[in-house]
Amino acid sequence: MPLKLLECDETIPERLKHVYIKESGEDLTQFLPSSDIPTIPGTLSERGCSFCGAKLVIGGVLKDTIQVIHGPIGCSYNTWHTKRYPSDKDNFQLKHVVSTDMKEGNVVFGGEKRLKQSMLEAFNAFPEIKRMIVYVTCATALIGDDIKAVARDVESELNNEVDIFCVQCPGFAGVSQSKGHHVYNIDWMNEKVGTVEPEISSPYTVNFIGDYNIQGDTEVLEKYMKKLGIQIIAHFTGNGTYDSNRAMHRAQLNITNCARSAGYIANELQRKYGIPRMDISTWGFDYVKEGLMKIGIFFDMEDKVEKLISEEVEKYLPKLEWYKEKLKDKKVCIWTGGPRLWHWTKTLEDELGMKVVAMSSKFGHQEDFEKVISRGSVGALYIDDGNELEFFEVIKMMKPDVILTGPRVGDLVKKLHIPYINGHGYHNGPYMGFEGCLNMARDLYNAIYSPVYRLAAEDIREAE
Ligand code: CFM
Repeated sequence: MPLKLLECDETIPERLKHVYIKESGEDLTQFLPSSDIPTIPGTLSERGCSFCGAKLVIGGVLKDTIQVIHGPIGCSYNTWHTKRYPSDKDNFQLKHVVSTDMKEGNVVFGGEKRLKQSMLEAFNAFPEIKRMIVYVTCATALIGDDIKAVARDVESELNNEVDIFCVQCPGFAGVSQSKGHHVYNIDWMNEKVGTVEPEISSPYTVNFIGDYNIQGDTEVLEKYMKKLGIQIIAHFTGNGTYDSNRAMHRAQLNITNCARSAGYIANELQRKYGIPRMDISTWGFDYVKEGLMKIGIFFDMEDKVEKLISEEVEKYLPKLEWYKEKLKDKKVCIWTGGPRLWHWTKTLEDELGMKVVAMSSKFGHQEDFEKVISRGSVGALYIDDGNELEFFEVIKMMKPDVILTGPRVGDLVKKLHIPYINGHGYHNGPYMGFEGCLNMARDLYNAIYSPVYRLAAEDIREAE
């Protein structure tokens, strides 16, 4: 029986269903950790809110769109500062966010007037920007503010020169941020896709779905597509524009990277427009090669792809070998949202020689656990919706050399003098593509070998 009750969970035995250790010969149809269900009372969940899933992960990445958050001021700050997705539009999306700053009086008497005023002010403040996304939050959903009606009103007041998308996904919707991905995908599909016609400049066209240009990831993929002569109609949503996302219906192929946050729109585009969905992984040499080759086969351009791969591999593989030597047998944990577990586990093991000893997912669904457990090694531990005490216990059990996780848990493990790498926003990315794999290896090497964590554990006065 591969489920495991950790010692710290003695008083919440329901956590048993959420912790799994892979045993040899396990049949995933018999056991999987429970996931995508409500957090158990008594555990301090790390999960995010659904509004954040829509805003921070997907909508907020668009580079030419004003983001209006209709709610208390904290909803803006807490969905803004941690994610690093640059753009070639002077990073407009990283610099500005608009909040309606709802106060008690607005909650009592309604916030629609305030919202309308904020939206008009925002368009006025950024006259060159004609696109906007408005998000409802817990407070404004509960009082029933009709953000769609306000948006139509603002559009007509501005002579329909602007276009506004409304995201109606308050923080309490669903069991985690995953619901926010879903709502954004489906509503965008239903309301915006098909409303703009793109300029087609190549016989080969794709959408890149579910890559968010974390520290330049998208630029690496764009470089490959450019070399192959493939036009990217839309990035959903890394370095993407609002209007390119309205034109997604014209691509011949949907290349899906983050299947968790954006598989929904890929499925809808397939259903409604017949565009095939192709899932690829873009971290690690083997996956990138495989992904590019799948694209090459689809467009009947295998020769071109082979040439691209051999050029890139020649450039970066020798350097990777050096890191592989240093990273061999180092133990690593991956504690992120969900998909990065299955994107990364084999790459870290097969290509960098590391041992992935524990993985934790905040909001992965059953399919994410199927993927990661089938790719992971025997003896690795998997947690759904992990909490701090569990993390500390896992650290004691597994003694990792480095942990890929977010800044919050990262700060906790730093106190134990264990290095962490930002598995969400990266340390020094991009991490996608061949060059990205090298960056990731370098960051892991630097983290493990830097003396700073050891020194931080010492009383340096002794050395004086
Ligand atoms: Fe997809 Fe993402 Fe992830 Fe994700 Fe996220 Fe993220 Fe993540 Mo942080 S979209 S599911 S909601 S790959 S923000 S860029 S790193 S938890 S594993």
